[in-house]
Amino acid sequence: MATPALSSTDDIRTRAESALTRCGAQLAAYKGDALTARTPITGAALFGLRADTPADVDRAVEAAGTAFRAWRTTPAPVRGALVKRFGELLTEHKQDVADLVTIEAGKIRSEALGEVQEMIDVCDFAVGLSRQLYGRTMPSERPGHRLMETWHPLGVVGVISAFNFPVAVWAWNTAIALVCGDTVVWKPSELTPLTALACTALLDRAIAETGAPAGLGQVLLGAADVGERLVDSPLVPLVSATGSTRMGRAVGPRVAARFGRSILELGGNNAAVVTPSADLDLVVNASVFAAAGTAGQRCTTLRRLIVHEDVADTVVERLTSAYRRLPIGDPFREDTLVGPLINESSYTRMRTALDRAVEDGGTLCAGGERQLAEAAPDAHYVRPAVVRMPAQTAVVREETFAPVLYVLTYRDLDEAIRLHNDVPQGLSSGIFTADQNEAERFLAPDGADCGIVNVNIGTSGAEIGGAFGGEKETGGGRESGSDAWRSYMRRATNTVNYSGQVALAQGVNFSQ
Ligand code: UN1
Repeated sequence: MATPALSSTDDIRTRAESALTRCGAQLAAYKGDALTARTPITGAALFGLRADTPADVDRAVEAAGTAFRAWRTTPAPVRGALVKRFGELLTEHKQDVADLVTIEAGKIRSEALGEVQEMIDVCDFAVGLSRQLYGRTMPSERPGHRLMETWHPLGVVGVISAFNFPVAVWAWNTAIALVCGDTVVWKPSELTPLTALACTALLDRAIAETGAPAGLGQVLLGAADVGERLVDSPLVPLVSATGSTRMGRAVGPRVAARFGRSILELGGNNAAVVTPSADLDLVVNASVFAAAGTAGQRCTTLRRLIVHEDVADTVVERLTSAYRRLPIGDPFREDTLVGPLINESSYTRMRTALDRAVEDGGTLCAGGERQLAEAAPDAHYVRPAVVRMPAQTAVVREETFAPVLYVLTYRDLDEAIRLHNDVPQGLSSGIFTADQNEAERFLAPDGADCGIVNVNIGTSGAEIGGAFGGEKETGGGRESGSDAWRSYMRRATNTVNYSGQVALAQGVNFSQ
């Protein structure tokens, strides 16, 4: 018998149940009819779940606030021990969590495992960080005085995450927030509740085993009303939100209106420049992963390729033939490289974007067709598309969260950089070149205007060690590595006078 094209919904449901059970999640306690956990693999419903209410948000924030008051005075390296244990549990349950990521987000195996690895990596990073929350000491201008800064825990951090990285982005925030002495209330995407329940169960286990205060990590299932209550809570000094620019526009001003802080990681419209000296094998391989991988549903997905006119025909031809060969289908199958889109509206948005691009004079060189529609009428598989555009028209300047790669051409590098930067978003970028001057020009202050700027690498798949985030409509926040931790703490500047004299700064004399 031939291998079936897709896993059956029953098999997927059973697999989800066993992964949840192994992670220690009590699915029964969450059953209800307010939300539906689905799988994009078949498009079918898996379980009905209850939703939290605004009153539940208040209770969760209060419990996280109580836990915070105990946690903030726990020594940071002891806090690190909790995150260390959590990382171990993620390692032990890597397959289980990856199964749920595949089931709910439709990621292929390698990428689902990669997502869990990203969580484990950030736990490692945070454990090291727990001994390195350094403040500076500055020379005081006054004799017998010491001037220094201390970093203190901030409070309850609200985390709002998106379906496409259902757990890694939460883990970046949570691992760092916990070692910083904060507590976390998480509102995952309503499209990926099961993955959230599994990870929360693992964190709860780490909390219980290390004797950390219960209530450090809370999860809330629900739709926009739940997120809004969290965003508006005066007891949440920091909201870290990942999602669309539209969502960020709603969240940012509301948090700012109450003088809260926000870390916004919003839309990307990431581009790579391909110069005439570029290694074209590298360009094609890197671009196919960056543009078609994760079915084009990463905020770092490559959406525009700005190619020098001398190599444009070759690049398009090679990309087109690679795209035609891409194995699309059940993300559980080892040979699949492109899984499903998350849902029908995602597919509709892709089709609309392609129609608009063609109206603007674009040529659809490959892809765009729906796949497996007979085997899975409720799922939305699609062949990733390459569209050659005569100009950077309105549709190209928008983020369409689907696998559409627009190819534009340029004559000189200034023009390429201009095109590159002429979009509202500013997350990730790349240049493919063997010419060091061109690479440096791209990295320079008047080069790419993004938060992530790569050389000879596509736009997606950043490591956790660097700060992650971008400029303009991407929101300006930074998460994950480097010194992103500072956003999760409050800085106190301390001046200590051990001279026994009053000495005023700036030479002010106030003696009687
Ligand atoms: C996202 O799509 O929201 O750089 C995050 C990457 C991943 C994270 C993406 N490490 O593609």
